[in-house]
Amino acid sequence: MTSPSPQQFAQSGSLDELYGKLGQVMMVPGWAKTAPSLWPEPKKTFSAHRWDYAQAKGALDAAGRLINTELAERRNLILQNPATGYATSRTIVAAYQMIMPGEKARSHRHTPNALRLIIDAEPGAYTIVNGEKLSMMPGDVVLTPNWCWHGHGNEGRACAYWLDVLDVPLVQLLDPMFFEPHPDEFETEIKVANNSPMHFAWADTQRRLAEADAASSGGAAVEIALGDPALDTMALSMIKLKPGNATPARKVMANNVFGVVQGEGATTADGETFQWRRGDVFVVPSWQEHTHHSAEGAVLFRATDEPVMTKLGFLREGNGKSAQ
Ligand code: 1HN
Repeated sequence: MTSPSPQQFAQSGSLDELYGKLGQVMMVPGWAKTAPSLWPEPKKTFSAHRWDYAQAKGALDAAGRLINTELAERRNLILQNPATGYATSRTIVAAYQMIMPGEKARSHRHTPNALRLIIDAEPGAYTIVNGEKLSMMPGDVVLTPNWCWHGHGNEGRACAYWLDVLDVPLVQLLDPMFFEPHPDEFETEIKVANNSPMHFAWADTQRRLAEADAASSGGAAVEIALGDPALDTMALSMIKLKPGNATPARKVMANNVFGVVQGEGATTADGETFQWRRGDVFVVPSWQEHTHHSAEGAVLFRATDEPVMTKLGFLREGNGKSAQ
């Protein structure tokens, strides 16, 4: 079928006739669309949700019997948001991962930025980033930015468990996805870095949190940044919740994924409360008003896409009632 000529368009006698012709040339009358393209406030498509570390650990131990690192590039469990069956949040995906003693997970690189928060590990567990072997001990945070080679290994005696956080959904949305396996499978170690900018040691974090706590007067929590920001697309921080006080409610146009480093407590997001304890992960998607509480004190790790929202001019913080 030949598409309508300019004259045929110009001579359309009714809207229905016009719509019929437009349909043939992939044009849609903006005034007659059934689904609006603008809406007054974020739709909040994703749900706040908590994942249980004890369950994940059991599942990873079973996977340790059932699948090895020859077959699985990574032995990990993706934490899918229940509202969408997709990633953890609009821009961020999180996963629990485990590696057994004596195993090595092949090196690869990809454009998505990644980081890990170590939950349980003994000396000998490491991530190798661009040839530098970085130790992975509980509470440590290790970065693998955009296009850095990275693989994992475990020369210790115990299984190592950690949380991976990546901006994969954002990269999928924007399209610049590139991935490549390391040509040698495993990287050659070039040196052992003791204070790499890719590594945030738990001992340093603890000291900084204690200093921030001592310097604070009152308040429910102190928060320190890891990096400035750690990655182009994700900022990282550690939050020390003081015993007994709920944090002021925040409603921010950024996604927050939390990992529980120490202690236990509860978070309320848009009126729904869930309990958490060490190792658990929870997500508070953007624009959900949330507050944390811990009776005896706790430390939370936070990964957020705030740098993306800030760079694009989209970061807003509400007062819990309306946008400012
Ligand atoms: C990935 O490359 C790693 O390198 C972990 O350890 C988790 C989740 C989704 C996509 C890629 C890793 C991942 C991942």
